[in-house]
Amino acid sequence: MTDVAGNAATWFVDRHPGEGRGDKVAFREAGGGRSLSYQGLAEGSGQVAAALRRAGVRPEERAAMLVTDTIEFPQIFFGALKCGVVPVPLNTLLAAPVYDAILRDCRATVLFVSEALFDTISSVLKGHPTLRVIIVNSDRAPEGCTSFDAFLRNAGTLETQPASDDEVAFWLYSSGSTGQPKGVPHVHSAMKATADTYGAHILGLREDDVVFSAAKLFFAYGLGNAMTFPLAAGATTVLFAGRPTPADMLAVMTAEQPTVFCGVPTLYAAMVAGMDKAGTPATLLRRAISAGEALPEDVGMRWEAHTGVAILDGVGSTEMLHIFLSNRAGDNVYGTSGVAVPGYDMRLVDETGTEVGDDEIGELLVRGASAAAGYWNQRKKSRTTFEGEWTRTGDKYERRKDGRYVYCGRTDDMFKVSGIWVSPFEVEQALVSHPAVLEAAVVAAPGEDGLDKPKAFVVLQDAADSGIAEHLKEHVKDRIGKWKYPRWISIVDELPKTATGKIQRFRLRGAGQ
Ligand code: 3SK
Repeated sequence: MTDVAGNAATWFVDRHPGEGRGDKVAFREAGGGRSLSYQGLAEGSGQVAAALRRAGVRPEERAAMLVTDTIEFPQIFFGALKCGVVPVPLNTLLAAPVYDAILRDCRATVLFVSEALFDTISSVLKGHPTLRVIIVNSDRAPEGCTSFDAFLRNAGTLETQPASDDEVAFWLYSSGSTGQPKGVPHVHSAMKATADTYGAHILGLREDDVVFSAAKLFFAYGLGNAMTFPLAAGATTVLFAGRPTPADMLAVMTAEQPTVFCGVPTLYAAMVAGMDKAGTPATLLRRAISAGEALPEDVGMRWEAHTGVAILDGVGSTEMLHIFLSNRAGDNVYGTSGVAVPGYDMRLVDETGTEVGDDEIGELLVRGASAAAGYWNQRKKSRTTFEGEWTRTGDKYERRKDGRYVYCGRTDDMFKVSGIWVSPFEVEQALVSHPAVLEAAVVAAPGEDGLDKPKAFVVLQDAADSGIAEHLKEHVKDRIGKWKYPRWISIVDELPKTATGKIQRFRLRGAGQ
């Protein structure tokens, strides 16, 4: 049925003032920046909707959002939803040619862009084939663009328009670990589905929570953590527009006192290293979550020793919109991804599609109400990823007898040594458990016999001593067995990663020793 209740803006935004939350702060910018009340969000998004309508933007047209984590983000996102325009949040760390490809792929007619990001994208805007309206969040808009304030001025407000649960509400671009980003359309009901599953059962947000997500709003993980879940609970979100450096994250934790923190493994590892040196800040933290990559056991334990709060590691995807497999409070086992989030089902299958048993490795498939239906304009890739109700994750997992899932690697990252599967993640965990190691990535490389062996790229906590590589090899042998140890170890300054923090192992394959 198509009605106002089907529009996600009704539940996430419009209901709050009537429930007595009008004056409550929904979003506040870290460092004494601006704040936006629930009433302000309802009004601001209504104004954005009216201004889009006035500008002649029609329902189902795409509005690209190259917007940092500021109070404009939720107003634009829900403003678009309110008038049936489809917001497409973009990763803020890409380069101009990728923005060009995405804007052409989604055929955006509108672009909202933060002032700080305008220069990165400006070269692709001139003569763009579909863009008609460019709104820059700055006092003085560049030529051919409108400032955000001028765009909204005297626009009035637009009531939230009816929508069907099954209607596309917004798109995200999946960065994947390789290749060009793919457009992933999501329906209105998908946001509520993630709030009712992971948000309610694992995160368990309360109205008095203050949430801080280092993962940005353009990323499915950040969009749930810092926007839809707190709005579903009537809580408050702290927004941080800059790059999430470990030092800044610890400073925000001290200054803003969030009760819930959402990070990714590499950031947790660096924050733990920071706390080892500078001490643990006093916080009101009651929950910490991680996703994006499997969390090394050692990082979780060291974080918990510092803060007294467990990190609940989970796995999600842009295609499923948020986390579907997770540890939970009071039942957290580091080194595993936990069990299915209520509302989701899992299958592990081999190359022939046959289900594998406990303690065997297979590809993880997931089923749940938040799944996308396909990729935009990518029929072949859609058909191999979305199989009816099931979505292929591209991740290899092993289900233990106790029902917990253990991550083994991306399907294309796994390799065999002497005929036995090696999980790069297991070797990486063993390396990271050494106090000298900050991060590690492991890939297959051919030995003199032409057969694959593990090869490691390691970032150290501090300057290396000369015998460190041999020492680390022995450490891995002791932890996980003799045939899995890396035959070569390269000490590097950093690992190649996607903008969302996933290690790009494919870029290390074939890299020099
Ligand atoms: O990578 C993940 O684990 C993830 C989690 C939540 C939402 C989106 C993603 C990609």
